Amino acid sequence: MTAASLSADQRAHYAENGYLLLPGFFAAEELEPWLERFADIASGDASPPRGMLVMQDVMVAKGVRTTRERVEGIAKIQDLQNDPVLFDGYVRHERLLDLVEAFVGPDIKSIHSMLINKPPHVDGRHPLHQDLLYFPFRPAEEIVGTWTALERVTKENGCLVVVPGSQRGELLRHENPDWEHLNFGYFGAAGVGAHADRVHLEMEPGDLLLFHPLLLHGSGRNRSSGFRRAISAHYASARCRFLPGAEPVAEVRPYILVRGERQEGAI
Ligand SMILES: O=C(O)CCC(=O)C(=O)O
Repeated sequence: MTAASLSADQRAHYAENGYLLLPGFFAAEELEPWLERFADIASGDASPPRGMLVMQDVMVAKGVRTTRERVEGIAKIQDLQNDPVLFDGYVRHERLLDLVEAFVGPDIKSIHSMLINKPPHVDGRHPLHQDLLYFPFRPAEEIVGTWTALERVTKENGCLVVVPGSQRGELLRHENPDWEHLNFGYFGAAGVGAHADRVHLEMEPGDLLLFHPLLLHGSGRNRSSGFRRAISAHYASARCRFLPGAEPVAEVRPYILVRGERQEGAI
């Protein structure tokens, strides 16, 4: 896929709804090394590389729920930049970058990457939110999220839920919803908890979702007995500029040029 090979319908769908689902973008064999690497880190068989955060589910961290296996207590791993299997394999994936280029242009920075585990038997819900909240630079139109199902993702195991068209609104105020067990860093857009126009995106392994950083999205509880794994990366044009007063967070989470050229005075 190249920028030119996105159809007019696909572009129109993204412009109208704020997301685009591409079934079967990755072959099953491509997902295997990412799942294996996750299993090794989650089980403790492999040490996470420098800078990687292995995040426990809040119920497990607080001892509200005990698990037999370490992996059952892991919500996600994030900041994949020093992990060649996950970063070079997924975030720098050539065909994926070709597609990202169609959204953000030729100079591309990786700005966030993670693998989400969503184990069963915990709350694990992610309230409806807009990812732009986490990105102190603009324009929003030059940022895109990618989310790839590594396993079958259904309503039962907590697929993504989106509010089509919400990307045409503003960045909303976010807050902690009044939930008993909310994972660290999960915020919800104020006042949209019971939004009626949500759509559930059920996906097969290898299906890819692209989404706008203002799109309201979240996910429900995993009510199955298995995991619901996905890998996700966000990208921005290397031409994006920090908001006035926003401090670069390179020490904490570097933005990494994955294609094209660095731009003076930009992120
Ligand atoms: O994978 C999920 O359940 C939600 C992920 C998400 O929305 C996010 O981390 O911004």
